Amino acid sequence: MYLKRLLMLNGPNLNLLGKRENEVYGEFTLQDIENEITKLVEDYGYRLDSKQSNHEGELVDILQAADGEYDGVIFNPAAYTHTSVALHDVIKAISLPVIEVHISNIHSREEFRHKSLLASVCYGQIIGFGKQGYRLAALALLPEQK
Ligand code: CA2
Repeated sequence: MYLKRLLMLNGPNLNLLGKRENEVYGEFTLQDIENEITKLVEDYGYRLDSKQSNHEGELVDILQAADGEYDGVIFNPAAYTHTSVALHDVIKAISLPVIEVHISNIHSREEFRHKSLLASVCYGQIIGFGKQGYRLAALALLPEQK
């Protein structure tokens, strides 16, 4: 049987989660999030692939390649949220629902974080709920019934 697949994609520096700046981002690691979301999606008969990159072009390549291979993307673009026209363009070009996730509330932080260049081309945006945001994004992409 064809297994439905979700991609969890994380941008620059999110590989440092749980190792530094715990007061801003929490104690959990990226691996903890991956483990939680894998369990959640498996309960629905889905599979999760997880990727992280510190490089804008590599994130573009991953999103291009994801088109047709996945049923949705949970994406924390990190700092590129606020700067990347290339990520805006690729999210617009592919036909996958992409949910933008931020661990912190970007609106309660520095002004340069208030603007997302990606929100207008994403299926939805979830911000400020810590690692729960990844779970909420997965639930938004999964069917209502298990
Ligand atoms: O709140 C979020 O999820 C952000 O996407 C995190 C980005 C930030 O640039 C965005 O404005 C909001 C930063 C990710 C850096 O993560 C670190 C984790 C631990 C230690 C240092 C950085």
